[in-house]
Amino acid sequence: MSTRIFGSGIRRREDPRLITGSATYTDDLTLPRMVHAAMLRSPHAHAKIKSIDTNQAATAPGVVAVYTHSDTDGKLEPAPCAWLLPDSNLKVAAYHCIAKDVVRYVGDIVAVVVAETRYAAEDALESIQVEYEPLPVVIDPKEAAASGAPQLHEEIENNQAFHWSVAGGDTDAAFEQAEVTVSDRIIQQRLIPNAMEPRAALASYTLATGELTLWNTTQNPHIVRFLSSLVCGLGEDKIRVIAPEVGGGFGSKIAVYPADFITIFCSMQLGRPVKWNETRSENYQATTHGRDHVQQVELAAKKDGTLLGLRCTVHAGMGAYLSTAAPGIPTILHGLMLSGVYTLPALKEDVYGVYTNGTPVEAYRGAGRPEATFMLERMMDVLAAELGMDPAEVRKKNMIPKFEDGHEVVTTLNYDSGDYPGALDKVLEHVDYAGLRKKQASGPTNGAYLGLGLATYVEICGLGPSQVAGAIGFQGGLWESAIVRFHPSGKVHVFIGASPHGQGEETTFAQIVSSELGVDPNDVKVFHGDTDNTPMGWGTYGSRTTAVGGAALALTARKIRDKAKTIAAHLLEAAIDDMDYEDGKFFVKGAPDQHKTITEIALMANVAWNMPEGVEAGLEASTFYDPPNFTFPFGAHLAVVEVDTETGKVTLKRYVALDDCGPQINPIIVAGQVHGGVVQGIGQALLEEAVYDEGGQLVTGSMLDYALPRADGLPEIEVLSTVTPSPHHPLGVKGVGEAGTIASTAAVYNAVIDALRPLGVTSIRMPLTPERVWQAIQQAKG
Ligand code: MCN
Repeated sequence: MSTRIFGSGIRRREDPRLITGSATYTDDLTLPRMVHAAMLRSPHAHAKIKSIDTNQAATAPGVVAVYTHSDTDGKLEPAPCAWLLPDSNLKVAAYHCIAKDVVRYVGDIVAVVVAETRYAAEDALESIQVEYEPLPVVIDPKEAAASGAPQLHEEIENNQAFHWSVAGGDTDAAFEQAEVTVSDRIIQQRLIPNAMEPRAALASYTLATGELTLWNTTQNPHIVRFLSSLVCGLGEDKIRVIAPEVGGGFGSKIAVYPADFITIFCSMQLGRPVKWNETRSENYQATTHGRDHVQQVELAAKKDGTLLGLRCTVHAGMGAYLSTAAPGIPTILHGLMLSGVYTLPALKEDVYGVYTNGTPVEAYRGAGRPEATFMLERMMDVLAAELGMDPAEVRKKNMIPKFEDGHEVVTTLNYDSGDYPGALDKVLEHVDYAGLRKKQASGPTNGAYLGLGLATYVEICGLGPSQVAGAIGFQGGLWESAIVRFHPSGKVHVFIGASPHGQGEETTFAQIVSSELGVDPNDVKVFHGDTDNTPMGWGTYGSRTTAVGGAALALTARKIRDKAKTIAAHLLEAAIDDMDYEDGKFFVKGAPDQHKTITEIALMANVAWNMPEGVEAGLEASTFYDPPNFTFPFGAHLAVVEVDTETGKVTLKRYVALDDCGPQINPIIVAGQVHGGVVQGIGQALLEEAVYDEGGQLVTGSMLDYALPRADGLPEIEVLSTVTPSPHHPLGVKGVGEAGTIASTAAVYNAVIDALRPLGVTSIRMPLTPERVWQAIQQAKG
């Protein structure tokens, strides 16, 4: 087998089962004696619970049990927040799995009904009588932080969950010396992640053994096991968590949710398997949302466009409670990336995490980096406009020059490698940027204005060294592990702790093993998502599975290669130092005919009839890989739009995405990831917004009201790449799972404003719906 399998666009082995409907999701599973849970959720965004009467529901046909907070009290700990941001005065409000006394968002769980059928459970919800006393509501994070705002948690003043800041260089001096300053107020609207599969859990507790199996739609089954043991009071050794097929997550399946713990609780009480599967409406109400920033940002520069400093304040809406990883998203993953691809001498950011009466906010694809990139890339365009410079020129002027092995930026991060000017140049050349500008200068055609939007970016992924995790308050490690096991016939099983859920590592990890060991990728099977048959892993998020788990796998394969070489030398009666290796064959140097294949060695290692002295039987190895640094993918995106000034409609004419994730294991998978990411970023720019009314009701509570991007509104995405290996990764690879999302919102937004600048439009609140664009044009006209 040729080593060229690394880098070849073989088809995803995951796809046949997905596209033929033969994959098994949590909701497909049925167990003997299984019952169904349905959650009663608060219809109020903020209210006192005065009384709950469950009597009628408890005697309804088919109902097995009804539980409220009084039943779970003392038996279920509150849902934990696992990113305890240091030096931020973090205040974690108790997130009771079933609300105690007060509900704080529409969707907060008030009771659970367990019944023989799902219909019976859902029907019985209606007969639970809850008397509420509505309380004042606040949704906007900036308003929630103001004095006099409704208070969510008695003990938490001004709804402030935390105040985190980052500073580097002398920002005050930068603004004093500035020849030009520009500023903007940016709303990063709340978004709703839309995984194809809503959330689900099936808990099966055996009273006789005290053992629990939980099937759960999650991005990180090992974390679910860990947290379930803490919340439900079960030994980790007694819990098996299985993530069967998971229909996407985009960050929303990182958190471990109250409903998961409640499902476990019900099964423990009843000694029967209990299944819970949310509806799409519940998904919109209660599965975590993303973004929700109010950003005030200022940029200081010289007249020639040289950047001097950036200053900003962000109010980040956290929703009613802090979700599992929430505090790290608008801080570590956002503020530390604020200098982007530029040489920025000074920076200061204050982030206020604020409790509001909305659904808890968590990671959503990009998690903090799109919000940072937007801020910076928007300001680069505003600065260019102020100075009468071209947006490409002002970017190039400030870009960090190409580097191959480390570059420290003002936030103290050490970027691993990058060629930002190279990426931008390639995009500009690809689209004939000068030609497009010329066309734009010739004026609108039939009321349609042409706009070009650039966004360059670098992002932090491959999270990350565990020591850093500890320092930044992440309550877990960030290493990954892999086991590679050869069977006697030369077939290979790979067991990994990370848990991909659509990204395609069953294919790319087989490609890694194939390339390292010369076996056919079809002979390599990748196991993940079951805590009983995979080693510990910290999960799939932060585009880390390949950067960290892939590294663990490559190093494991190399251990196997070393052992196999020893065995080959023994069998060929040669010295180890005289052995060479190529494409799965070990041979005596200069005599390629005298060789043993990896398959032959796998057989010998397994039967162990003739092993070298002191070498154990078996051909298997494992590695725990803790990376020395993050990886920093980067790129340059360009959107070309046409804005119809009569209707306000934005048409994306072209979208070019250049993303550098180092050497690509599988270019087709990388392109697929970029496509998905770009489309989600476009969705934020043009269509998507979670809208609450004044009472905290989610107005965009269904797919009829929440506008998602669709294929018919998108141009063909032109995917380009450059290859800048990470110096610290065994394969040089960086992550790509979020790359497409990081720059795309800013690129599209910048393009629309660029189109409308001749009309005097300088800012429009996202999403840029035809109505908002039209209104902005009318306002500019005066
Ligand atoms: N890859 C590659 N060459 C590289 C880098 C990556 O071939 N140089 C491949 C990988 O091996 C993998 C894919 O690209 O098949 C993405 O890998 P990676 O960048 O390691 O990202 P993760 O697997 O850690 O995925 C997480 C990332 C995140 S954070 C979100 S959110 C997201 C995303 O992936 N959610 C997704 N992509 C998604 N794709 C699908 N289908 N569904 C989701 O929920």
